[in-house]
Amino acid sequence: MDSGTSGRDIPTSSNRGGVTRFATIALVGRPNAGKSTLMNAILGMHLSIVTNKPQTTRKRVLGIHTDGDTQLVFLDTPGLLAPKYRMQKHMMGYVDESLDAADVICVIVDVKKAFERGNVIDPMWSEAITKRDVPVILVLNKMDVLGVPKEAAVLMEQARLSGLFAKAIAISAKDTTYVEDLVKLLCELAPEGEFQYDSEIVSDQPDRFFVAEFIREAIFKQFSEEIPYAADVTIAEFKEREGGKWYIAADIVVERENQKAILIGAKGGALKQVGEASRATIEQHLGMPVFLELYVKVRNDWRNDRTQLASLGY
Ligand SMILES: Nc1nc2c(ncn2[C@@H]2O[C@H](COP(=O)(O)OP(=O)(O)O)[C@@H](O)[C@H]2O)c(=O)[nH]1
Ligand SMILES: [Mg+2]
Repeated sequence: MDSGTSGRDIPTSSNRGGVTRFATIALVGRPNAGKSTLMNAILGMHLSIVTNKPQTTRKRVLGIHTDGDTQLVFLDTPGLLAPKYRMQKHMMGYVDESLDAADVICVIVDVKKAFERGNVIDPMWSEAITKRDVPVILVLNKMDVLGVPKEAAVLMEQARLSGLFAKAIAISAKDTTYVEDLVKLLCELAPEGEFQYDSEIVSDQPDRFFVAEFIREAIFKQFSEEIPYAADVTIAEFKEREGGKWYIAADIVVERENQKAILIGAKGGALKQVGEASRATIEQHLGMPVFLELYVKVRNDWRNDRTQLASLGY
């Protein structure tokens, strides 16, 4: 599919001598489509948190992929939904900002769900992408769960006929199948431009942001239904210590006393488990041993409270 929407020339290898290329790529789509898994697969590391529950990603997560003369900055975003809480309005605000910043938009679609729906075009994102005058790539994800790969061809054809996409590609973010081809395509679409980040770094977001995210991830994995959505994490103290374990104290904020009781568990067992699981990921990310202290605090209805949300960084 080459019905390019941008009018931008796609460079060939022959005109690349000496120049650098830079592009911001927004990863958008429904909750659970695999946006965060894809970003991690591209970066080759666990940067953006992933769980089997929808709405895990709440803020924009920035990941930098530098390859030779091309730098791609990926913006992983919360899944598109109709907001019910004030928090979700903020989440959709991050999606909008990311789309505004994008040189290329990747729409991530769960291929099986699209096939079952019988339509690859989703009103949740179609309007948002047509408003923006940049190339849009359709990424059919989770090809590994599609029993009959031929089924994807139907969706590819729909995508082509819609005229919405510069290109469509079928991948598995989990197996990393065809992820390299997607990256190659994005490098080709990147306009000429200076790198905006040091080629050694993978994100511009501070360690404490990722530490809070990894604690949230552990909570999402450990608890079912209610708790993960009622909880958020803020870092109270972050001390780097010369020649010793780094000291990190984090507050887990929940909405009600009964949620606090569940999170702490009998004899503090549940909270201890959250600590152990998240410490492993944190230590891996920081490359340092850490001493992690977790406190659970109740802030009534924080998901709807403007001041509370601001203090949690929304
Ligand atoms: N089978 C399969 N599962 C995937 C794939 N990509 C993501 N997932 C799973 O889908 C769920 C949601 O993934 P996540 O990256 O958090 O989705 P996001 O909400 O779009 O960021 C997780 O359980 C992932 O392991 C894939 O290519 N194949
Ligand atoms: Mg996500």
